[in-house]
Amino acid sequence: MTINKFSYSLLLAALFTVVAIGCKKKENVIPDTNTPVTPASPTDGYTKLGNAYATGAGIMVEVYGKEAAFTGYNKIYIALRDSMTNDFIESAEVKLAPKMQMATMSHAAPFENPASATAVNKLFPATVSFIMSSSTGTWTLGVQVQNFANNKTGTADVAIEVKDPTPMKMFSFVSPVDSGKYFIGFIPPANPTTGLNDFEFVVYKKASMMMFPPDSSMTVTFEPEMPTMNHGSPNNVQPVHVGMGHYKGKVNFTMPGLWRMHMEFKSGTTVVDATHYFDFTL
Ligand SMILES: [Cu+2]
Repeated sequence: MTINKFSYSLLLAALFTVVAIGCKKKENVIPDTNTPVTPASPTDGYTKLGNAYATGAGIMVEVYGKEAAFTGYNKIYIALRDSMTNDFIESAEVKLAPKMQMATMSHAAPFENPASATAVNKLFPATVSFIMSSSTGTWTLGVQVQNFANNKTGTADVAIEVKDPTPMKMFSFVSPVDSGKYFIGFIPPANPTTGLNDFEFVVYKKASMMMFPPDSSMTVTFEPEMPTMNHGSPNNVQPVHVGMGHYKGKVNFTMPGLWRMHMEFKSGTTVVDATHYFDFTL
């Protein structure tokens, strides 16, 4: 009995070793001790937009994007580092306050704070919709941080250079119905493909110089066109408001090339703007 048990466990051990070696095969390449191993950083592949100390919280705030900052809806990624150890802080409350200083006045911009106080892969995703470029003033992104580790709060003022993109990704108009100024920001499909794609954009309304809340009051329709070929596409799905000023529909890119999405905005039954479009090249 004991011998049986012993050989059984031997067999198990042997089996386990075989499985373990099998699973580890990929990592079992001959180690090259001459090449220093650089650990992958969570900010690899991102563009740094700026950084500043959150004085009082003991935190260096770094702001990243997938590309340089532009006029429009920017997805940003905020890294918080302990200013003593340089370690990433992954649990903190982060609140944004974008501000543009112009010659005679200052104003804010629409933004979306991180959805959670817990970092995603060490970064806090958020968005800022810069409503104009830095050509007429200076943008600062205020990042208020409450560090849960020591319960200290501080604000970093991160200077950010904003450029007008080509093609443009944001337009604005004044509605004749309520005299309100509306900003429309394009959110291009993340993985564009021939055929049906998400067609997404945000709508913000200027409530004051410092307040740009999301708006869901409009009925929006669009029509895609290939301007160089004079045709559109069938089976598009008109956008509907899905929350926080985001509208989502489907656009059918039937072939590669330049597509132009002509937009129409209605307040009630009144067309308030039908002069703008977003371009996207597949
Ligand atoms: Cu401005």
